[in-house]
Amino acid sequence: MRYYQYLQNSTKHVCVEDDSGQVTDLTVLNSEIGSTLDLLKAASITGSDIDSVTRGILAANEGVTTINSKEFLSGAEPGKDGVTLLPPIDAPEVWAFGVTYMDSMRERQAESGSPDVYAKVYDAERPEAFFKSTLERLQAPFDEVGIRADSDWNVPEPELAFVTYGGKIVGYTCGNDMSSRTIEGENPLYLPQAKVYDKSAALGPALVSKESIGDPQKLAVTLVIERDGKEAFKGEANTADMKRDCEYLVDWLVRHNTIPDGTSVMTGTGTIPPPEFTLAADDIVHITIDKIGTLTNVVTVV
Ligand code: DO4
Ligand code: MG
Repeated sequence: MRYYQYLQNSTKHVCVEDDSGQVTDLTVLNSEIGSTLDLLKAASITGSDIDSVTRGILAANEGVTTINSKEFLSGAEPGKDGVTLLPPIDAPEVWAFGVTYMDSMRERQAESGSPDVYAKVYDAERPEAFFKSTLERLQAPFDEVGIRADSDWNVPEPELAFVTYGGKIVGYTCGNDMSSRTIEGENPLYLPQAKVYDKSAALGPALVSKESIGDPQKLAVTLVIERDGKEAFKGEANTADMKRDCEYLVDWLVRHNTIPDGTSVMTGTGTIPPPEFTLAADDIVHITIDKIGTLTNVVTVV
């Protein structure tokens, strides 16, 4: 099942989209479910999973009003009269892994004056993990994502992101690891400045439970960048090409590092626009991942 968080009349709600594409508001049915973290907590307490908790709530409330997911999501687009989507999880921390795809390693070698570090980390047992965002910096679907005014070369990075509870993977969503290639290429030690700045991370639109995603290492990830109403770039990757799978990555992340519940983790990009491409203000970035949906954001200079 797919879970969305949204604001309606300034109140936060959680809803679920079932396999038939119908969306039901869980907060209306049970006021104790005010966030996806509440659902994850209920699943943890009962020793089950969020889909089972949800099925229980739905079974106790048969015949309630639902809305078609296309209608729900199109109503959330800017200028429409529907709900305001929020990130699908209130992630207190967002981490990211890098150089998990061969293409990412090659592109970083090409941009960098220190190419060796990328080959070494691609081949090493220990993956590259870095801190990406706090909840306050995190952008929702249709929000702005930022490019730094002090960087000339900027790209989105479309990434499968996993959501954790109790240090374990409980679901998946789409992530955008906005990045300055100018700053990253200048010196690998500048990575935090290339990666962490205002509006540099987005997650959404849905949190898909671990039970519903199937095999996370078989998902197509598509990036489309629109400029002036035309497609300026399109690229595709597949999580099957990740050198290290999601379970391997979370295992490394939690070593000697306690992560708060809801921590979400971007798993690296397999798509990088060509060197001559850089984002511009008002570009629209669409990241689509099988079984999850499309995360759309508009670019702004920060
Ligand atoms: O090593 C730099 C960052 C790599 C990254 O963000 C990625 O591969 O997605
Ligand atoms: Mg990345």
